[in-house]
Amino acid sequence: MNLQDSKNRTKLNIIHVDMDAFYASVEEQDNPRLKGLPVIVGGLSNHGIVTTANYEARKYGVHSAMPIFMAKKKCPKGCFIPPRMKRYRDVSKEVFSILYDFIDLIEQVSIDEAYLDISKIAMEPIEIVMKIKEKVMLNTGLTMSVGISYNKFLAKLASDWNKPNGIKVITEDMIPEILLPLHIRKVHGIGPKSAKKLNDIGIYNIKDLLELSEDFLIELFGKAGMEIYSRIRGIDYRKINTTRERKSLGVERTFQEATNDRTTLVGYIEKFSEELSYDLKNKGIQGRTITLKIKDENFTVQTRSKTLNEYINNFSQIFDIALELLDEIEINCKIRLIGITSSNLMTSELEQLSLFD
Ligand code: TTP
Ligand code: MG
Repeated sequence: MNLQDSKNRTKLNIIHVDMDAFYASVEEQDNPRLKGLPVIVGGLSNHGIVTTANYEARKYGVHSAMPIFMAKKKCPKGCFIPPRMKRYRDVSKEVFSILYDFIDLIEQVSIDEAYLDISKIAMEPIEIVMKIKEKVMLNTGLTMSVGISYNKFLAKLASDWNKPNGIKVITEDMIPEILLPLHIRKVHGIGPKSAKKLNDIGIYNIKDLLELSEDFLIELFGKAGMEIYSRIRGIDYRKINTTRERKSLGVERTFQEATNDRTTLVGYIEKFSEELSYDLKNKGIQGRTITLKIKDENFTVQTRSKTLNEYINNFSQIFDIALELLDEIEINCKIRLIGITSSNLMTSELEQLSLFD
């Protein structure tokens, strides 16, 4: 599907990703016996509340923030699991590091949710999304739902459209039809209290809401009224606020066959240095530290680093340093993995700034 050629005039450069039943899916992944069963993650005691439930448990009417005792009534055969926050945070980091492999402009909204700005990427949005979903599935076994559109509001609406494991594209020509029938609670900024205010005057869906003037909405909700007026017309100018800077960029691979042949290892290091240099240049970044990591067939990991006074991203310097680092490592058995990473990064834009300073 070539979206750029389709009727829409506005570029589809905003993606919203949201992991499906995140904590519960991590539990299922870590314990395959849970597969297919209703899984409810939440406080151990009956006084606790449900943090999340997988889609199987949701069929019984169990949902986030429901008291555990009620969830037990609704779904007596459910598997109730206490939360393991550290594990979820680790998996979240893994997922985000996959996202950063594809895109630099990321706004992390929560542990399992992010907006991506793909306007600088020369690939069809759907192609990027398929690649991300595939890699996340391969590395973590988890599914995510993805919305593609031309602003944040519509991208988030889209990611929620076909949950779980969904992909939904909202193009400009789908507006206003797609918005008209939606319940007002789908509009970011309309919480339960605002919804009640609107219900009281007979407003239930966006079609009703579109009848109200901007002035009236401002009177009702203050400044937020202006935003609501725009959102329901498909307008949202919020930028992606990148919440994290990339800390390192690297190339790492496990070999099909472990080896301790120096020529073969040097061959790999040459290839990886080339790839790393290409990635750094592509992203306009340079690094001051090069790290070589090797893992042997006993899974022992050794790393060596070198930090320079200057920032580099060219192949020959990276390759030379990586070879120096290889010589510092004592190799006693066959190697199964090599990684080369550049850290202490600086973007070329910053470099230009410092030149002007
Ligand atoms: P959500 O993305 O809202 O929910 P979810 O990923 O479990 O399910 P889905 O997106 O498929 O609808 O939240 C992400 C995680 O955040 C969720 O797994 C558990 C946690 N969470 C809470 O701790 N408290 C809450 O009230 C909610 C809603 C989620
Ligand atoms: Mg989620």
